[in-house]
Amino acid sequence: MNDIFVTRPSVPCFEEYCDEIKELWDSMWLTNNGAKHRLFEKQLKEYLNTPNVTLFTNGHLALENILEAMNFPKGAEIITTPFTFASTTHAIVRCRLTPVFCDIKPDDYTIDESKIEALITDKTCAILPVHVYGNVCSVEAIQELAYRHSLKVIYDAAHSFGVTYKGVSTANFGDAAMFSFHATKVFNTIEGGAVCYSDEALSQTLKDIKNFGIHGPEHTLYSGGNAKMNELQAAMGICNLRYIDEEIAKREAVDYRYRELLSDIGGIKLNPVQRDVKPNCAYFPVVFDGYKFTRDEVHDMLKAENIFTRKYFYPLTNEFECYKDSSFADAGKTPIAKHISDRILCLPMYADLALEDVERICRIILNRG
Ligand code: T4K
Repeated sequence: MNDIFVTRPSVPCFEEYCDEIKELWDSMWLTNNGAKHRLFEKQLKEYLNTPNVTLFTNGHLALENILEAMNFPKGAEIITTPFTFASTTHAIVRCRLTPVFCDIKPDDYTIDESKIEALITDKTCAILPVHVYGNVCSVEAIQELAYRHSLKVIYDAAHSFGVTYKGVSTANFGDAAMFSFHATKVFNTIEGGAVCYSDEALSQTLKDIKNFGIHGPEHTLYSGGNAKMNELQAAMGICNLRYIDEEIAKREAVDYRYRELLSDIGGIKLNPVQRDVKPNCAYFPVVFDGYKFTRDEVHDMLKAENIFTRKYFYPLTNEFECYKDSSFADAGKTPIAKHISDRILCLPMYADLALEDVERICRIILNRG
């Protein structure tokens, strides 16, 4: 039996990608806002139906750069969730801002909007929720809170490419939304990311910050880094965007089969089907709570069969060793996130996962030989 990983990248056929990158060998323009970069940015605006898109070499730097572009005062507080990938919290900390952790909801694992207000202080500058697994946060309630307290909202939308809520892409909620185009995502540019935002004025700032802060040959306005997407990444994006609907449809078939086999089983909780949301089936998270096997036992049973699931997101970011001496790291203050994090397991999910493999995975979980 072949190894089965939690995910596998989707790639275009080899010849199609070679065709797409061929002209780079003529132009010898490989990075720094080249033709592929410009075309891909334009295509993304159309696909996401969003006015402003800036590309980055990965999602993490996209998030760091938008936080930097917002120019919050040093030490300002950002209300966020610990139930996420390391990147979300690290981006805040690396920008010399302070994360303030809010608990999540037990049903969809996104930030609990009813608990945000109590965390707002005179240092709070923004809310940074995560559309975790592609589950859409309570965007209306969060926006209402943000307006009332004059806070910015920056979504970590790394998981939610292709997701819409009431027909609107997650690119369009809050002041900004960051997508990851990492190889492991529904849509990839090998490594890559983007920020979508409402204020057009941010466009030039982001362009400068991701290019060493250089505004022109003789003007450097920020101590920026280098976070530019190159032409080979953009070419991969152009190719993969042609198949995004097909990609999500194939994932839906996998999701459907898992749900047929794992629904209505005591102690097994599946990811919710959210109202008004068109999902992208980015992940297949399962909570084992009171099931005959614990999460760790299921993980190990599958591993023994060379099926490599992942405990996304365990541990919580407020339990990381690197934050153990920080005032903000206390998982006791986010008990629901802690409960879920100790019990959740992401099963293999990708477009080309065979339905027979889904069936085998479920047989192992259900211990039906
Ligand atoms: N915010 C959130 C909420 C995120 O989840 C992420 C990234 C970010 C921000 C930051 O975005 P980026 O800067 O990454 O664009 C993976 C990904 O590396 C990471 O992008 C992703 N989230 C996270 C949830 O998952 P790991 O440490 O689990 O990756 P790794 O290398 O163990 O890969 C997982 C599995 O995928 C492997 O077991 C096999 C398969 N795989 C992986 C790669 C890289 C492949 O089949 N082919 C590949 O090329 O973090």
